[in-house]
Parts: sequence; C-alpha cells; structure tokens
Amino acid sequence: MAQPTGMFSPYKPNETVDDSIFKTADCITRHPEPVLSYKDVPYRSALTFNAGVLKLNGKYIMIFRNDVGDFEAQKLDGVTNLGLAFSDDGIKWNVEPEPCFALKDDEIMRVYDPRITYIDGEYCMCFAVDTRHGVCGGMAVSKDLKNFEIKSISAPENRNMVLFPEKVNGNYVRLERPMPVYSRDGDYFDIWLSESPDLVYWGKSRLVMGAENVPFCNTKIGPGAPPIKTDKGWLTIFHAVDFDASRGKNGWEKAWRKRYTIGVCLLDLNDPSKVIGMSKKPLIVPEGYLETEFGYRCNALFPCGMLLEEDGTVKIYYSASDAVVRLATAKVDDLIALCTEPRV
Ligand code: BMA
Repeated sequence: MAQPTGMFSPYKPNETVDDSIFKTADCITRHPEPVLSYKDVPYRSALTFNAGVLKLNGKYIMIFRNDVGDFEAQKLDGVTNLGLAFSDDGIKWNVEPEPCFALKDDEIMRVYDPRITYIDGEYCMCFAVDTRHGVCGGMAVSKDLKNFEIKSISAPENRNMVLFPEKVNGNYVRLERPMPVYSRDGDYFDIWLSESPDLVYWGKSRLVMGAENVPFCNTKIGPGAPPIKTDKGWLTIFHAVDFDASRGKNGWEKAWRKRYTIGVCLLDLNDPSKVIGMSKKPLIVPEGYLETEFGYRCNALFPCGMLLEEDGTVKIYYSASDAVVRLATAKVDDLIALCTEPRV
C-alpha cells in the first residue's frame, strides 16, 4: 500500500500535538469576510458550510450544506438541505430561491457535505448520507443542478467522497474516507481511493494515506475537494484532525475537543493512490475570530472546493466553525512547492 516516503506523525492516537507547527502557510491569503453565511440565504438557514465549488464557462457554481435553524438563537431544527448559489467572481454569491437537493425517508435522515465535479458533460455531486444503518457516501449526476439521478450509495461506514475531474486510465476515480472501528483506536481514519467504470460499481479500493502519515494529526484525516491536475501531480487538499481532551466549550455544544486543519499533498498523475509529496505542516490552521471564536464548532476548517484560475491562482473554499464559507487563495506553484520541498 502506498505511503508518503518517510512521513510519519510523531503522535499516538489522541496524544497531545506540538502547537508550534500549527500556523497557516505564508503563501495563503484569506478573503477577509465569509463568502457565504445564513444572511445570504433566502430560506430558513442557520449554518451554511462545507461547500463544493466549480468554475464552468467563466461562471462559479456552489452547492453548500444548509443546517436549518436560527443562528442568533443558536438553535438547529435538525434538518439539513443543500443550497445552490452562482457567482461571477467566486466571491459574491447569489443563492437560488430554493434548496436544490435533500433526501429524507424512513431510512435516510439527511444528506450533507457536497463536493462537485463536472465530468463527461454532467455535474457529479458526492455527498454524505446519514442512514439509520450507518453513514454512507452517495453520488448523483445532474445536467441542470435541479434534477439529480443517484448513481450509487456506498455501504457504511464511509463518507467524504470526492470525484476526480477526469477519468484516470479509463476509470472514474474517487477519494473516500471509510471509518474502520475494529482495527484502530477511536476516530483514527484514513484516505482511500476507489475506481469505477460507470460511477455505479466501485472497486480496486486501496489506501492512499494513513492518518499516521500526517505529522499534524493525532486522529483522523479525510479528502477535501476534487483534486487539480498539474504537471507535477494531482494537487489535493484534505482535512486533518487533532484531538485534545483538555479542550472545553468551543462553540454551541457543551464541549468540542477537535481541531480541523487543512493539509496539502500531491498524488501521482497515473496512479493517484500514490502520494508523491506532502507538506509536513498544515496549509491552513484556524486563526482569527471567525475560525476560533465564532460559530457552531470553533477551530473546525473543512475544505470541500478548490479550483485553478488561468493566472495560476488556486481558490480554496473551506468552512469556518461549521458556520460560514470562507475563501483562501494561493499560487499553484507555491502549493506544489510546499508538497515537494522541505519546510522548516
Ligand atoms: C466532520 C463532519 C463534517 C463537519 C466536521 C466538523 O466529522 O461531520 O460535516 O464539518 O466534522 O464538525
């Protein structure tokens, strides 16, 4: 199984991490304001986050998770739907009048955390599905972002699926994050890859990166956004979690003890299950009011969208505190350099 050469977390599961490496990389610029919050949504909304983003024919498209409720009252209704928004610049977003997708029946409680790809003339949306029998990864295609055809729903426990924007060696490829409980302690979860000839049948599954390979993680990792193809490899972002039992109230819940940071790596162009480089330090770390003091769960950054502009700028869309969508930018060459050069 592929593992990034020589890269190992110094931590045992849940062992306290060295805070000195938890600093956002110098190449990252944050847009000062959230690009999406409940205030932008024309229907009931408390938390707008974990948004998949695409750029197609000069237009930006976002599908975001909407946890319904009242933000000011810190009250959630227990309902989640997915909202659709469009933008001309990737910064100012206009939300459509109605949510574009939701599933709920006797078996399915909700869908959430969309990632979107445009492939073979169709939008493909990956999403998590909470069912009465476990968490599954779902995949649906659409020609108009109004009508979706579900292609596959995985067996539990799996989520955080992201589809590559093109086939590799003739197959569709996705990253995913199963949640094994028998072989590993606690929330110690890894990134895997599977292939499919048709988006329906998935197999040839293999490990891409173990949580133990990420030096800024002491619990779980998961894929972030659909990777960007570069001549050096597939540029890929992921979330990495460190847990600290001494953390207390960090948001609306009684206690929130995890910190979610964003990492970056390069996967091999011909076999994307091979990690060919990874930044030893996190790319983006929770910093400032919006990310550390505000929202539902503080210190939780969760990237679901990433795109490359013609001038070499990468736009990374990530959630702050499970509450709002933020935008960070960096030059693609700087991101590649972080993955390939030692960073001290
Ligand atoms: C993960 C998922 C995400 C969420 C994140 C931080 O496990 O539930 O939807 O954004 O935790 O709370």
